[in-house]
Amino acid sequence: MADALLIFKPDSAYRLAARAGIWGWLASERDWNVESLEWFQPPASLIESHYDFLQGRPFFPWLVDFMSALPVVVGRITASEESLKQMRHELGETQIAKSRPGSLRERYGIYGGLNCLHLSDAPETGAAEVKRWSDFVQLDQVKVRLDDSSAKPDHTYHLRSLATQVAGGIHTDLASQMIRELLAEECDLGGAELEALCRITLGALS
Ligand code: DAT
Ligand code: MG
Repeated sequence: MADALLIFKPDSAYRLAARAGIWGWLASERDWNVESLEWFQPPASLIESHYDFLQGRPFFPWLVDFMSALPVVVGRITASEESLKQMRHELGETQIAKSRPGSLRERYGIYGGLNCLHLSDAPETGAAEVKRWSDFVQLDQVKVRLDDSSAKPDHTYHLRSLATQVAGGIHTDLASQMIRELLAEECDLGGAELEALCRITLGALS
């Protein structure tokens, strides 16, 4: 059995309908097991090493901010190599515009690298990621219970349409404001936390 690291990134940790949909898939434990789950806010240095192979890419500063701005849900799963491959297939491609229809990222991801979920891509990377994160998180106990349904609305496709406008420089202010309003409706956040979620969402579009 392989270990893999799993992270509900901020766009799925707080958008409650998206989180419920993804959790419904994960909790089915079809041919994998969820071994641990907990809330944890990663320091920027951990994200920089987790994504060290992307250092120097133009989106790297955004990526570090995105992943360290708020507490996220981090966990460990175990699966056979074959099942992990299948899970990655069901997750879908990295960039939302290229994600396979019906995949989790196509269904819940907003735009670009705002793609909901991290899952180690192979047993070797899984082992390395679990080892690295174990210095910060225990990864041996399910400490959070997530809901598999939510009364909050799911604005994914509306958000994607608005994000495409902002990224294209079309109605930027109006579309950005509407993104803020829709995110607020989807989440249970207020104040500085909501502001952080809006910042990292809009940050993916510039
Ligand atoms: P994955 O998350 O599918 O394993 P990855 O490991 O290549 O993808 O990249 C890690 C994260 O970095 C990815 O989830 C989002 C971000 N990222 C990668 N390539 C990107 C790109 N071209 N534009 C925006 N974000 C990107
Ligand atoms: Mg990866």
